[in-house]
Amino acid sequence: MNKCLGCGIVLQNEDITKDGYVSSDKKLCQRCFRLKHYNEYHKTNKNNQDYLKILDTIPKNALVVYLSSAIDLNMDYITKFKNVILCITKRDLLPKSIKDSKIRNYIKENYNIENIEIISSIKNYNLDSLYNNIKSKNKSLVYFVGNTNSGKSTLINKIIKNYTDKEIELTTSLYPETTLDKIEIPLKDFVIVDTPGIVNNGSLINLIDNNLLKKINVKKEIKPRVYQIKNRGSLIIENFLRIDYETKENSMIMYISNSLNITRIIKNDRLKNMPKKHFELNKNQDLVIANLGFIKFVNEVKIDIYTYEIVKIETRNNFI
Ligand SMILES: Nc1nc2c(ncn2[C@@H]2O[C@H](COP(=O)(O)OP(=O)(O)OP(=O)(O)O)[C@@H](O)[C@H]2O)c(=O)[nH]1
Ligand SMILES: [Mg+2]
Repeated sequence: MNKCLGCGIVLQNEDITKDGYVSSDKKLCQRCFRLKHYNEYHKTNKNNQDYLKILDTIPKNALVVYLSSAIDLNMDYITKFKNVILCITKRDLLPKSIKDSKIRNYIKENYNIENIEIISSIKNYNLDSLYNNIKSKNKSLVYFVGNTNSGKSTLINKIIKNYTDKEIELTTSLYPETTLDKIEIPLKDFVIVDTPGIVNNGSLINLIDNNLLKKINVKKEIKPRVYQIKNRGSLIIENFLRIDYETKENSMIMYISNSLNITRIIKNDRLKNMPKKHFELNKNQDLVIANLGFIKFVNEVKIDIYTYEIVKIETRNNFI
């Protein structure tokens, strides 16, 4: 059975509309080829159930490197695994002024996880530390697991480039569901296994078009946008999310992609026809919006968010 070298899907040349299609004896499926060379994205026929099944096949004694983007710190499935290194990815997207030790302590206190690496694959930051950590566990199988887009395949490509003489390049992209099946890569000391990312059911990325997908994707260090707010008011992010606030006096700091337009609105009912969710935040809490980013508040505030029904929004203690 031939598998695509980019995404792991079983290759076939019978149905052009199905995953894994190749026209000749190529090693990359058509979807990966188009994505790689033309940045052209096609949705897959696979779904979250398929991906979760793969996670269930991970042997108990394997090491799991669980990746979570520094922007959303999503670790929904981490408790499934026993031997875990939590790898906070995309460190370069958070402001440099925040110390790693602060991020580490925050995670220890709020998520009760001990073995943490904070890395950036793009900047080659802390990859030696992660690699040595993996090696020190002496496991023959090392699975890379985490949400879609958390940076698994990008990290594996970097590890292969930095520490081996292999020439393998897994497909990576800013779009969700890039890796479609397990990919095993034998190295000298252990086998690395890439897995398809879990798709957060409560995520915007299931609903929006490719243009907006590009915009919500944070590409470089976030420049936080600060709003001094008082009494009642409203803000709108692009055309998909409205925030109504009620507070005495507050600072509201947005950590979302700087490509997204945020506008203050007055006496305007835009987006009020979308489903509403209500939140009451204490002092020093964040509102985390899945796959978008987070909003830090300094003081108490009441919030109504109008957006797509499924978008998962949670509160947490201030991360920064
Ligand atoms: N800024 C920044 N972006 C990164 C980093 N690592 C990965 N990315 C970007 O994040 C996006 C997703 O990367 P992938 O490696 O495809 O993510 P994945 O976890 O393999 O995604 P799936 O295969 O869908 O599960 C790409 O646009 C990468 O360029 C990083 O360290 N810093
Ligand atoms: Mg991948």
